[in-house]
Amino acid sequence: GVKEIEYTKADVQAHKTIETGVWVTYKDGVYDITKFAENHPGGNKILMAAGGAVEPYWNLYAVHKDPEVQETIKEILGELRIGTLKHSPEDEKEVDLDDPYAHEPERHPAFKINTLKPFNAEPPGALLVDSFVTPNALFFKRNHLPVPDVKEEDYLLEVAVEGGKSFKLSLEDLKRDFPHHTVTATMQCAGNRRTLIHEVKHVKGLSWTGFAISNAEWTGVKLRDVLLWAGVPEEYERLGLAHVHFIGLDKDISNQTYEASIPINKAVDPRGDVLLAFAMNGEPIPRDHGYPVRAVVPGIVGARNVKWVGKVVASKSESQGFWQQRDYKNFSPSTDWDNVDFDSAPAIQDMPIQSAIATVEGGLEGEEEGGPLTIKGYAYSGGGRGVARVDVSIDGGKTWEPATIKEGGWKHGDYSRSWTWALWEHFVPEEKLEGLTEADICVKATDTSYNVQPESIEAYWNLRGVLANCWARQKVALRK
Ligand code: MTE
Ligand code: MO
Repeated sequence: GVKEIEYTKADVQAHKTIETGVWVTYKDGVYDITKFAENHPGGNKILMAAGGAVEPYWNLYAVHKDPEVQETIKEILGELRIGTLKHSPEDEKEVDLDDPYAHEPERHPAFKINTLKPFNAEPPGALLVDSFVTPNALFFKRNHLPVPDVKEEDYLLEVAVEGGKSFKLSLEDLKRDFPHHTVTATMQCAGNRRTLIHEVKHVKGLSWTGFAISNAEWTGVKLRDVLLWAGVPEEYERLGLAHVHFIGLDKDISNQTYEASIPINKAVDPRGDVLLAFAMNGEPIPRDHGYPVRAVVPGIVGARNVKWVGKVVASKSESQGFWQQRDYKNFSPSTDWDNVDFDSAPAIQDMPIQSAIATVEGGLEGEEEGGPLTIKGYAYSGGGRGVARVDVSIDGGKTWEPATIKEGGWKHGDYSRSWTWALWEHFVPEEKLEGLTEADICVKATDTSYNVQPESIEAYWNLRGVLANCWARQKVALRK
């Protein structure tokens, strides 16, 4: 046959926009999809793969696995093929044995990376609010340390009761000896939306925009069952027990491990739904998310959902770890590093009511004729409080309308056990935009305790930049 033109990865990477032409790779083929991109049934999301491989994106959408759709894709691609991908030696990563980050797992190319080592990244909002349950590959990733390389055959979970006994369980023991439970729970980092706090006055901490939050279906055993088995009485007060510690297997260079604790009432409550989870969305928990076992503490801040759990301890005292005592606490705007007293504030557990805007379609952006607006986002509250309502304003907060909650949110009957976010959507018809040159979009959510998001961030500035939960705002230019 005819020898195809060979292109390097760099050649493909140079074609990311409609102007340069949009190229993608699939297996060893290089394709020019510029024309097709405009008519893609999934909208302009296909542009996210521009300049790289399509496989990581296809794997996110079940529709691409449908045999009929696959046939169609093959036909379309056949016509768009322009050459083959040439493998160059630069593609092979060299492994630096001294680098503690040399054995990190592979990550999805769509992430907005905050730091590479340790790996901290959030998915694009548009992909995140596409599905109620976040695909594992897109779940936000928050690591303080290198990802440990734990082998199932070496894994032992130590379970200890202060003043009592201590036990070791293999993954097999854990799976065999305790009933399995599945819980859908949203996890959010305390630093989510920290960019807003940076804008007021810079703080230490990662610049999360609004997507350090994700939702998954977790399967594991109830921490309650394991604790009772290990000798924790239902009336744990009798032994003075008040906290449960989770100690991770990830270590810094001084051998300090990541650890945190939760109040024991949450752990022992059969309706607290705290899991020692070994599966995430039906698959073994990926390395980035705590393989082989992580704590899943529904309604509680991400930081207490310890990954790669090596040890669980029922204790009289709170974890003395750095991240429990010297981080993840909130202070007055007047408190700064020269006068902070970390012992004076409680460690964050529940999260307050939160919302964010993920996408705004219409207006002027990308659409010359203006047209109606479609606004999409999420809302979430901690502690099992459901999202009761999401209000949207397009005039800077003067008037409000309730958004449509598409999935999740408050339901009769699950009061105090609402562990997931709500995905919402709001449509603004053209008539409502008449005469306006700009939409000043504001979003505020209300939870089932009728807690509401505060209007602005200024009054909530804090030196660690945590719990940024003011109204979500975005200005959009309309027709001129
Ligand atoms: N557990 C361990 N062992 N090490 C960590 O660095 N990060 C915590 C928590 N559990 C962390 C951890 C923080 S701050 C958050 S927000 C969540 O994990 C993030 O979980 P994810 O990476 O699965 O999204
Ligand atoms: Mo976090």
